[in-house]
Amino acid sequence: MSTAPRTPQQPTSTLVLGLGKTGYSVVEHLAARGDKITVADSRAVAPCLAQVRARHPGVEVVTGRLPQERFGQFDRIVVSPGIAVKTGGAQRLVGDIELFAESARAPVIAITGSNGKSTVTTMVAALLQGAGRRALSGGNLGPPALQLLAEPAPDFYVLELSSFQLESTHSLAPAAAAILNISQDHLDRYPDMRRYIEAKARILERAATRVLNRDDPGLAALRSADPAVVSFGLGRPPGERDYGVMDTARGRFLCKGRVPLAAVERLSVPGAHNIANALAALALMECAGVSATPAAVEALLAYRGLEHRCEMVADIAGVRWINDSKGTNVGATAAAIQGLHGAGPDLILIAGGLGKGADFAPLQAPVGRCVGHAVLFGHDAPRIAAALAGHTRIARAADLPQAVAWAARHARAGQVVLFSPACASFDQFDDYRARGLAFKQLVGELEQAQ
Ligand code: UMA
Ligand code: ADP
Repeated sequence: MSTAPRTPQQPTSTLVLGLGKTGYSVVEHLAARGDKITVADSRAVAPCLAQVRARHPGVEVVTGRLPQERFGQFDRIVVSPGIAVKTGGAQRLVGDIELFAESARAPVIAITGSNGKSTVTTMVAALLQGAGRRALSGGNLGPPALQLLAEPAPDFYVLELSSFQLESTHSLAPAAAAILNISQDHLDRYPDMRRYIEAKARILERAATRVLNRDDPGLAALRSADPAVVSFGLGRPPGERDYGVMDTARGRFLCKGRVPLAAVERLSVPGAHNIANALAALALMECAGVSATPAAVEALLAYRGLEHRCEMVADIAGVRWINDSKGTNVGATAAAIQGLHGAGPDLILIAGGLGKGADFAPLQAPVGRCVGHAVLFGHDAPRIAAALAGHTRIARAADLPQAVAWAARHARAGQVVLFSPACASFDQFDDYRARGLAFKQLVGELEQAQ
């Protein structure tokens, strides 16, 4: 590492590790500052390779293995979230969110958790827009955070942050930050849950205000360590600054303390998990200093949800088909099953893929209560089948088309077919989007065949 003091004429030399969406956004950001850039990706054809070669011919690109001795040659290393490196403490090793924090010119609202991050991020953006503020949202949700800096500064940035991104972030100081919930995920990358929670808890370290889910036992220790936390949960708010749900003579209301903000039945998105998401979004916006005006609340109530999250695809002869391809872990699928249970008896659940080392046992209770049949496919189908044996009837399929065909043969009018895999998609698809689109295409074909 060079130690000589920098003059304005001397550009920083930076190694960018990974040339996916993040790596490319880092190259664009640093190139605009005149940095000397080398980018390395272990893949033979990295996703943004052609773009870098075409638009940044001065950037050195290394594909395959970067020789060990080269790592010491750079002032700084910017690591992409998909690459597992030990980042703790090494200030020279940072991620894209650290670069973002150095350059952002508006307050940040930051959101992490195992599930609901994208939903809450976009709910907060909708609330802020309803309140007449300009908000730009991105991060793990996409677009990458650094891409947001190319636009005129907004009133707020709203960032979804993954545990991978938080690991390599040191100085982000959000105006408000939340951990929505904790359930098993990414245990192919973390040695245990403690390490996974520690990575997520980094979001709180420099946050001016902190929002936590009081219903989540995985967050209890963080809550009790911090008396200033604002909490949200599905019961009555315990204090005047907390958010929750109250039964009133006029029905159930989302509340801050004892102040009603909106009728639960007016939310456009289904399920108890989305009530929690709406409460978290309200708490974050108010903690960042913006009041939940009637216009802001109307914008939240009009929020219709994102593609691939409990998304209604079709009603075919009384059978409703729901795409929850973003249900990529056990906690998400448990929430989706419970959220949709009221929609019809004996759900047919289609699940499977890469389980990322998770334990599927937490699915037993919701599946036992709500699911008539589970149709399982993909790499970890045998592990899910073993966990669910005795809790529901199980059918096996080789792939998603077979699973959909099975469900089409067996579903009866009034039933719901829920595609919520509880797994990552990479054994059979490029990502959860491709998987969700494949599901929707298959359902579309069923509809046409009617
Ligand atoms: N990879 C290699 N060699 C390399 C670099 C990457 O094999 O040299 C592999 C990684 O192991 C990974 C894949 O390539 O499997 C993508 O890694 P990346 O860091 O290049 O990913 P990006 O394209 O930059 O996308 C990342 C996030 N991906 C990950 O964290 C794995 C995207 O989140 C995010 O939208 C994007 O930055 C913009 O911020 C996706 C994701 O799956 C949706 N996130 C995880 C989740 O939500 O559970 C955390
Ligand atoms: P993330 O960005 O954290 O992956 P999303 O908002 O994209 O979260 O939602 C992904 C899936 O997680 C949804 O399809 C739904 O099944 C589930 N989900 C959403 N919100 C919650 C929540 N608050 N608690 C548990 N599961 C949730």
